[in-house]
Amino acid sequence: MKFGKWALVLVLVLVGPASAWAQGGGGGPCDAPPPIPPPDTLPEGFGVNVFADGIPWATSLCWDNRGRAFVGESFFFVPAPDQRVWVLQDTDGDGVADVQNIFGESFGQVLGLAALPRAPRGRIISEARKRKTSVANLMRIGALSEFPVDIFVNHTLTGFTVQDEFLGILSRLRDLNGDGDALDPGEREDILTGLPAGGDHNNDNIAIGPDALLYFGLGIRTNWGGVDKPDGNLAVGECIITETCINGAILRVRPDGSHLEVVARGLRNAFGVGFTSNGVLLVTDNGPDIRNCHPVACAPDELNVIHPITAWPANLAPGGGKTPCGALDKAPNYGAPDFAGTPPPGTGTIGPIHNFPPSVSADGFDINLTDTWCGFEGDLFVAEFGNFGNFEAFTQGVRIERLELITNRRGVPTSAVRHAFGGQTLSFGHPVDAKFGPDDALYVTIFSGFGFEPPGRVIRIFPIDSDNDGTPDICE
Ligand SMILES: [Ca+2]
Ligand SMILES: [Ca+2]
Ligand SMILES: [Ca+2]
Ligand SMILES: [Ca+2]
Repeated sequence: MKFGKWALVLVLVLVGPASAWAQGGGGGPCDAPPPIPPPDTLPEGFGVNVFADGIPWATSLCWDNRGRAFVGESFFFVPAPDQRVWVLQDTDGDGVADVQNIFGESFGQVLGLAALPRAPRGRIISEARKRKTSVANLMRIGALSEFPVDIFVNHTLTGFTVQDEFLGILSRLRDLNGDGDALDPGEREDILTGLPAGGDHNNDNIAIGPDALLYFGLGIRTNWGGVDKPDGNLAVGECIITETCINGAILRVRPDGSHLEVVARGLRNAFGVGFTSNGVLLVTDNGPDIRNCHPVACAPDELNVIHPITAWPANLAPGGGKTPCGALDKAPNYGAPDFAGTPPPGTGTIGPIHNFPPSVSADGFDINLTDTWCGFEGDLFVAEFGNFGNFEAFTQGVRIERLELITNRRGVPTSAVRHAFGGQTLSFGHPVDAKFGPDDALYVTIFSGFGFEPPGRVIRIFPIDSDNDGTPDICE
C-alpha cells in the first residue's frame, strides 16, 4: 500500500507512458489478462460481520495476549502528527467490539503495529519454541498473559516535501497505570527516529521474530529506483536518486530501539511481514507502477521468503539515516530496483516464491494457525488493497486472497497457489491488514478515504457453526 505524496498526485495527474523497464522474465503477468474477479462472496461456510465501525483510516492491526485488538490509522491528507491507535475488545463474545477507545495519539501515518509481552526475552523465545508457533500466535491464544504488553507503532511524519527528510519513527506504548490507554505522561517512547521514510513509501507492518526482535519493511522513496524532482513536479524519466541504502530493506531492531540491522535488501515496499510457526519470515512486496520516475508496466506484487535470517548493522545516524553501505552488499538482494517479479537466471538476486497479479497491492497478511479453519491449515490470508494506479476502476485487488503454501521438507515455503477467498470485496471496502483473532475469526481492517464506501472499519470473517455445537460446518 502506498501513502504520502503519491496520494495527492493521484488526484491531480494521470499516468504517463509505460515501459516494461527492468521487468523480470518468466512469463510476465501481462502475457495473459488477470482472471475475472468472482462475485463478492465468501466461500460456503463463512460469515462476516462488522466488528467495529468509525475508524475511517484503519490500516494495521495486532492482537495482544488479553483479547484486545489494536488498530492504527493513516490519513495522508492530514498534516502529521494527529493519527491514532485504537484499542478494541469484544468483552461479551458476540463478535462485536463493545470497547472502542483511543490507546495512543499524535502519530504520523501509522502502518505497523505489534504487541510484545514485557517478559524476559528468553522466556518469550522458549515459549514460542515450546508451542512450536509464532509470537503473534502466542498473543492470539493468550499465552504469557501474566505479563503486560508493549505496543509498537511504526509511523511516518510525512508531508508532501519529503525528498531529504527522514521522518520514520518507531514508538513504544506502555500503559503504566493500567487505565487502558497509553495517553498518560511517560507511556510513549519514540525508540527509533530518523528512519529514511516518506515520499512514496514508509516504515511498514511489524512482526515479532522467534528471536523476540522486531522486523519491518522500509520502502523505497519513489516508484522505482529514484526520487522525483525536488520541486514535486513529476515528469516521466526525470529522477534524482536519493534513496539511502536502507530503503527497500527489511530491518530488525531490539525492543529498546538499539541494534538496528538490515536482514534483506532489494525490496520495493515490503508492506506485510509475518513468521510461519517454524520461524520463516514471509513478506509481501508491492511492485512498481506505471507512473512518474521509471514507470513500469505489468510488474507483479510479490511474496518473498527471507531466509536464512542473517543481519548487518544499519548504523542509522540520528536525524540523518546516511548509512555506510559497503557491508550491506552482503545482505541478500531481492531484486528491486533492477528486477520486478521473477528475475532472469544468473542475476544473483532472489526471486519471490509467488507473483501476485500486477497492482493488487498485496499488503498485511496472517497465517492460519487456528484449529477451526478446516481445510485451510497453514494458509496465508492476504489483504489486497487494490490498485491505486487505476484509481477509478479498482480492477485488481480489493479482496482477501488465500495462498496455499507449498513447502519443502524443512517446512520452508517454496511456492504458493492463489485462491479467491473474499471475492472482489468492494462491499467490504479496501482491506489493508488481516489478522486472526482469539476467537479464530479473521479480522480485516478496511480503509476509507477519497469518499470510498463503506467507511473505515474492522470486519470479522468467521466459520459458521449452524448447529451451534462448537464445531464449524467446514470441520464437520
Ligand atoms: Ca461485544
Ligand atoms: Ca495509561
Ligand atoms: Ca523482488
Ligand atoms: Ca457445528
